[in-house]
Amino acid sequence: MTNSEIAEVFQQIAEILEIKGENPFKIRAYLNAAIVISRLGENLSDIVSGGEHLSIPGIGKDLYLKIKELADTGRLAYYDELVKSVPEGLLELTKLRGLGPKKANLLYNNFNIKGIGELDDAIKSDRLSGIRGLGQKTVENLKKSIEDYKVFKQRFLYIDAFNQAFLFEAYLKNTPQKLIDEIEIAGSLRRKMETVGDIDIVASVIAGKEGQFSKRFLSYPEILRVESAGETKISVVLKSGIHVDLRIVQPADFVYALHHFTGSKLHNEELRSIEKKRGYKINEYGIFAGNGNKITVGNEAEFYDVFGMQFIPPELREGTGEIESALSHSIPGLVEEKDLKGVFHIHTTYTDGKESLEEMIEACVKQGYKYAGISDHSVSAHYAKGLSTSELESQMEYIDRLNKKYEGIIKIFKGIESDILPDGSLDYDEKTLEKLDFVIASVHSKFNMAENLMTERIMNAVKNPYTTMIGHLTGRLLLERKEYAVDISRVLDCASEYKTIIELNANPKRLDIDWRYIKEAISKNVLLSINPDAHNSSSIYFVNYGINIARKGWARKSDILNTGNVSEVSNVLSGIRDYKKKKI
Ligand code: DGT
Ligand code: CA
Ligand code: CA
Ligand code: ZN
Repeated sequence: MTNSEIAEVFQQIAEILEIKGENPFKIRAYLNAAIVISRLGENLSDIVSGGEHLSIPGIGKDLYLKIKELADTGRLAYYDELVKSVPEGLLELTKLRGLGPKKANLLYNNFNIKGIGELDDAIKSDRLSGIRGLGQKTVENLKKSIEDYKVFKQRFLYIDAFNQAFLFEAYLKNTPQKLIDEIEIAGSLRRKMETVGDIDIVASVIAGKEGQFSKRFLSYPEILRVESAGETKISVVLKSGIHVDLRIVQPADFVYALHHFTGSKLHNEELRSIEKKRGYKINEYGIFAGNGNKITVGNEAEFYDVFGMQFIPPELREGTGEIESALSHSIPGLVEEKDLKGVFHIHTTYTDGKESLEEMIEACVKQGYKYAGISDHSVSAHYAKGLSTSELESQMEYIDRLNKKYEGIIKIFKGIESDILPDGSLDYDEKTLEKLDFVIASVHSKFNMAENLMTERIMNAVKNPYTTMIGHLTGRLLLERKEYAVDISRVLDCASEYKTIIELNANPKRLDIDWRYIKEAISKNVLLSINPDAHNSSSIYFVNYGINIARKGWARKSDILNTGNVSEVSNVLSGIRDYKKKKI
């Protein structure tokens, strides 16, 4: 951990203590420490974890132990507890310039405002008046802070950042004379995070070509402005608003730099602290043995091998147990794009899709898929021209005819994306549901239910014998709409008990079920299905984003429904229904 990170934690502790109205002396102590630490020349982490004692004014025994805990583990239990003890969103408010703990409390107590989005709404609808300490001027300032915060805090969807990074990288490589030895996109993009803060690029440059390379980089037409341009690091902002950090390294340092700047920070810190105990020092310039000698490796597989570890795919480097597993060589083989044999969750012009059913099937055939599951919207989805019972029946007859036409080429499964009604029931009578091969049950209305009611609602749908899978589990739209309140662990328990599949919605705005729950789903034997939720033929490839997320969740081929062949998948679909019918 860097000094500024430690200082940041102390600063936040002070803010929370102030929100909680705690002893001013205690608050002052943390604030002072934060200032002292951020001005320190040496790296505190190294001093403290080396066991050396500190004699810095303002840092007593208690603070010393907290610094040590941070340095050793990357976390601080006291801080984690504190964060949990204040209402969610209240801390977010204090991130705004000009809004300290006092005003945050004021807003919370008087207007129940928890979070920057809610404050933004309140200001826009002119609800913040008549409160002492919140004059017109203050409100105007808050408005500006919110605007700045939005620009500053902005994250990007993986798909958008990836496309921009890809083009930039291609531009850098495309020079008449070879300038680059190796180049790689690093950071959260390489780890396939669902959203990313910026683009990180690591490049090693051929000796003597450094100047030419920097010039090429800085001439990229998409650059809006240059933030800084040094010999080893250049930071720019693209016209889209995304930041790009370029690290220029020596060819001999490339692997270490790539590993370092791939992160995650948590992964690097865990690796470093474990290996420190075994006498290694790791940083962006190398791996150094106890005697100070640099250990040479040619690629990341060799990098991990130095420590007796299995190669850790970038997607797994999140500090969620991958280092332990790599040490015991128990990281599983992860699912890959080529494992997918078909897709479910396809919309057509029968409802809100943009292309006809047959066009969608043709696109699946082109992809080499052996089956495709059609699931248009159900009757209560008025916004999407949901199908009435008779419309659905006529679609099924049409699919029967197409299945004859496409025999031996692709199998079309008849399905529906049924709304989950507020009481958890589905949209059609049993007679109609019985005729379908599969049903995706999704919440599309009444997102504001209390958590326990929403959880019951979804669990009712899970238990329904006709529900094959639950669509987009939390309804989130990344960077746009928060997930609705639902106890995912309980839903997974229920899905496990009833053998109901959980969708991994591969739309790059959804990527829902979140990868942070996939390991849990797998450990509960819940099968997942990677679905494109395609509304036109060109979005069938969304499944690749789903593969990224499945891998981040440690999913193997066998954890994914649509890696099976036609007969395996048919058996699973009918097996789920039979199992549930017997159970009830
Ligand atoms: P982002 O950009 O917020 O989506 O997430 P990252 O992971 O790309 O973070 P970024 O761009 O700040 O840094 C890229 C990587 O560089 C990060 O994953 C790990 C490494 N790194 C950067 N700063 C530090 C640091 O202070 N300590 C450690 N251990 N690693 C760092
Ligand atoms: Ca980054
Ligand atoms: Ca960065
Ligand atoms: Zn949907």
